[in-house]
Amino acid sequence: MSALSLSVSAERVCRQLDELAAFSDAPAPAVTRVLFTPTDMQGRAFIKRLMEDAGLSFRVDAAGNLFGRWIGSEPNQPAVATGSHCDAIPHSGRYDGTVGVIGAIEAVVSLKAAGFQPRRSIDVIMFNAEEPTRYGIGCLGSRIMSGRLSPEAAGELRDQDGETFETTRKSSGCLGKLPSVRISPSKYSAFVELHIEQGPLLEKQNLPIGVVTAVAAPAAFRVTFHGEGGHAGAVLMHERKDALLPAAELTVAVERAAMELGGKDTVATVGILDVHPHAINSIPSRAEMTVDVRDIDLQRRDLVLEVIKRYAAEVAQNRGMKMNLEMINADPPAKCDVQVIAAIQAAAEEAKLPALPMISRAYHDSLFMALIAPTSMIFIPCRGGVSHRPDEYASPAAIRGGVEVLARTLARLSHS
Ligand code: HGY
Ligand code: MN
Ligand code: MN
Repeated sequence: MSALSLSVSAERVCRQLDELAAFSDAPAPAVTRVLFTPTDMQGRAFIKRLMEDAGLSFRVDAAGNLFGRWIGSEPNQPAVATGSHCDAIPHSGRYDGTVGVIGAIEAVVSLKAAGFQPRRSIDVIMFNAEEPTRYGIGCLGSRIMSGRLSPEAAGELRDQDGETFETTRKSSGCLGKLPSVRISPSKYSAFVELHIEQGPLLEKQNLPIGVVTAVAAPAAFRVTFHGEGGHAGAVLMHERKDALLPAAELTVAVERAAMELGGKDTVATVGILDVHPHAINSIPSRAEMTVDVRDIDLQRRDLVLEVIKRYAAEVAQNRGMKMNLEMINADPPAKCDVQVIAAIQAAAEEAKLPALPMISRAYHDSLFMALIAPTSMIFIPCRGGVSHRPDEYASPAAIRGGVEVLARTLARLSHS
């Protein structure tokens, strides 16, 4: 395929990223955009408009995944898909996920402007609820699409107010039945996701492109310790059953297990800790926490996971307290497809941008798309490797390079 002469407008992409970031429940530069909230609905309408302005035929599925299709000259062939997410965890940044949706639309616009015509159709996808904020589980849209989560289990997921996903999706205009969201493995010939690295490697090595060879295996669970509570002044220390204390012991044990039993790629985090009744002069009667454990090596991840779960039971028993533990997810790692990796490397070469093969420690919708299509990812550097923070930043040059490599990759894959 002779090298296409593409002109990618980083200026347009950055402007659109800023417009999208304005749909937020946190003051700028922070972004908060949680599934099916009014700001999320504004964001979804914005992406729909961008897809339609780019001449893509738009649809939304019963789970709320958005699709913009560029119909190829052989529409009956399996299509090529690309995309990412636009939801944002509380007080995070404006580039996580959004670069892979708005950048994919820009890739299509630049290919069209270059007179390119795809043989296979190209789908740009905005996956629903990649972040676990509302329903506690990440990649909700791509889990249902890939069959990793059944429509029944998905529909029954409840948010903090007890509202089910089934109710919320319908009241947000996502009609149809959840089983229709499932995508068969023959539908897509390849999937590529453009995403900020959310790590420091590319910037440290002053490289513009990463090609993802594997995505780490995420697991998460919720632990609740039940104590007795009581008056902070009246109850003597040896008479207490303070629910926060086993939670505190477990939090330190989570770090210890990852550092002592894991390897370089083992990470474990307590991201949520809620104490009830949350009063300065009341002994905690209940402590609820989440534990997130990941590793590129599945056996090692499961070893660390089991040690932490055993310790949770131990600390509760030692203090004579009840403990509930509820698994949220425990997913295998994704190995990326060699052909798709090769297409990205060839595209990077065509764009004269050096590319570094690397793993992804963060999870992405690619983790689930890899179950139903040959998959890989294109990473671009983000300042200081920072993400999930308001100061998350990707430069226009980095974005331009990523979009160009994505466009050239899509051109290759849609003619493969
Ligand atoms: O948590 C993750 O890895 C992703 O950013 N949701
Ligand atoms: Mn994220
Ligand atoms: Mn992301």
